[in-house]
Amino acid sequence: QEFHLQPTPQEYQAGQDSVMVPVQYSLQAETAFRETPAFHLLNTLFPKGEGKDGFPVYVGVKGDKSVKKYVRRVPKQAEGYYLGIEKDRIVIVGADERGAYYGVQTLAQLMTLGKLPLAEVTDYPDVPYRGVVEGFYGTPWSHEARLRQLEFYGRNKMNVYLYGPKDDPYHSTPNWRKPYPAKEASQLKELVDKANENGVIFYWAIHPGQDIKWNEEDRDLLLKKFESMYQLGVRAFAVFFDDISGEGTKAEKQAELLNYLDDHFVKVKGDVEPLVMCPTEYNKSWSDVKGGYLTTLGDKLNKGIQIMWTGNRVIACIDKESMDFINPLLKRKAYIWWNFPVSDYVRDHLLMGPVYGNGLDIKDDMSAFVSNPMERAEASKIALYSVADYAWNLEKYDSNASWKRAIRDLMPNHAAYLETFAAHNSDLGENGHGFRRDESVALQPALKSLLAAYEKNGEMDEAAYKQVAEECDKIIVAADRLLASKESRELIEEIKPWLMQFKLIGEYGREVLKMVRLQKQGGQEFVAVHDHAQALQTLMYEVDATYNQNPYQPGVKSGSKYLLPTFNSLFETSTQRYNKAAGTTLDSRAVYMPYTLSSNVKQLALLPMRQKGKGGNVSPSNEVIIWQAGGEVAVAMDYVRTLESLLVDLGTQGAEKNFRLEISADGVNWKTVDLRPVPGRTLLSAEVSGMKVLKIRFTNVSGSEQKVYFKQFRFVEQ
Ligand code: LOG
Repeated sequence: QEFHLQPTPQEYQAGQDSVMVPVQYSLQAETAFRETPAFHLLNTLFPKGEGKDGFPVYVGVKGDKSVKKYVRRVPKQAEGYYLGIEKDRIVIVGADERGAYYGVQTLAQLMTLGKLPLAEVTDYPDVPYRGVVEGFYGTPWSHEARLRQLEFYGRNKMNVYLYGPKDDPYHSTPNWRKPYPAKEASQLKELVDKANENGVIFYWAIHPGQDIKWNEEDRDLLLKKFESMYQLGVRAFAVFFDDISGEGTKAEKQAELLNYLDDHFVKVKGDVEPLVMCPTEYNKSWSDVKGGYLTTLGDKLNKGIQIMWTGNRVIACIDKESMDFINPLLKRKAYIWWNFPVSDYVRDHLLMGPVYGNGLDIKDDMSAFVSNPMERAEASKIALYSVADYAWNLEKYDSNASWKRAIRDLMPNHAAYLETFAAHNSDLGENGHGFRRDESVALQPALKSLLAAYEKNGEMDEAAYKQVAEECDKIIVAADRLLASKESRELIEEIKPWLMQFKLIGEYGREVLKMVRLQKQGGQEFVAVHDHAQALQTLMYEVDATYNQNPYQPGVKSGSKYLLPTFNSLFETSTQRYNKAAGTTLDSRAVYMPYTLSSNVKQLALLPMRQKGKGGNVSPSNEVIIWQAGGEVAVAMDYVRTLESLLVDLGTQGAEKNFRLEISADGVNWKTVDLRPVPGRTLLSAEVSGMKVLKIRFTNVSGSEQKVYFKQFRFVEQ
């Protein structure tokens, strides 16, 4: 494989000549250099360490005497560096301290080659801040996973990590006011140290908006919390106002608070990074420009305060047009919060496909590009690697090549297997945001033509058949090899249920292909193969019903965009054809969904329905739903059923008084049902036991727009 520096440098020139990889170095630098992360990294690169007969390494930053001769070669951009490898020396000069660190990181990559090529690298990042915002709902990353992440960011030249997991109680309402307990505090301190060693700025974020009071008491409590984080070593702070409702959403008040923090904390301390804030209207689809929220922030917030933005929608790729919309409103370059590969609204899927869709022409339009990842930290690294690559050098970004390199970086000895897995585990499935990714790209044409030919008139596309059959074999081998591998155990542990599911899909595909063949030949063996395929369906159902049982989108989906649907269709068609010819009544159903959702509320319309055991639910939403007057959500059953219970959660006590729940046994006549609060909770329960139902509907009858959460809508049948 061809060697490629990561992230893709601005300029890299290597000649034919090379020198032996030195095992010892002699340091030519100012004394102060020994205090920097760059030095510590450099020191790990040479097995025999420092020694005066070692290979000379001239290293420093612009202005240092030791590297004076080379300053003209250093790019002027912040965090830029020049790296030169000559016959008798290595030269690394940073535009600043982090630039020098990145120069050493590049040297580290070159030193993994058998020989050190004589080369020159002139390099700098396109986007000033690049990195990750741990900002998802769900189980926060473990301490160990975070330590591994920070090291990964350093290697990939990402310079920010924003700590803001929604489910850390000390980050959000109501406990944001309290200091961390001793254990969590000492872990955070350790993270700060690790970040510093890796050239990463550790931003600690607070999410106070749902219950903040705009008074001195809460303001001082917030300042006190910041001070306690400062004591742990934190030197960078963010305030998030996303996904809140009520008083906390006021732009004037938010700006006042941020400016106060800027004036009385950041500026006073002197060693604290610029504040970052996430607005309540953080994407275009939610922003009401005339309402003045964004304009107020743009006008009022101190110039140095950064404002986050997720693009045209909550989940969206970023392009020139989206930047041209937001920047004039904010009166500064937006700080991009990219909601990928976050999967907190599709928790049964893994998002391990290529990173694509962001404009390659927007490097001058944003102040930062940070990615919100999956709850699965290791599995997120495929996407994060490419985010680092993209944000460093937009114009040279090649999505597919970067994806392949990411996979090789993660599991060098199992790259081909991991690639097979990732290729079929990329899409999100149906979801409320309507954000989808391509999947099974290389196999798509074969899957499509195989199915089309067979469904049309029972014909066989032999070439496609062969390709799909080979892929099934590859899938089974990949799953086994990964499950059994000793490499990257943390990753394998995270994705284990999906690997199990993936293997079953490969086996199911194999059997379904046999069914097609046997059906055409009219062989009686069809029945045995059909029954085996059905058994595999049951096993897949069981994996889905056993692992990853979170209350939001429980289960384990793999190959859900093309692979499994194609196999299911082949299963159904071949069984129907066989039944017809042989006069049998084999079960031809591969999937069964008894409930259908419909809604004229924009944010609810795309939410998928789930069926589990004897009942179902609407997949919940994380954010605030803007529910217009008269707007309704309805669930239809495939035939009249009998209810046992029904639960609704709108996230706020008393919100139900603006809504009406109705049930119909025939789809024509409706009966209103009361919702009773479960004491002390926002959960509401309806008395429906024994009621016949064909349709359920839930309507905003208040006559005005309502802002509510949609945390639960679940029913159980008798
Ligand atoms: C949240 C975020 C969540 C993401 C994806 C922002 C600014 N806030 O809808 O915590 O992980 O979307 O579900 C969000 O994106 N709310």
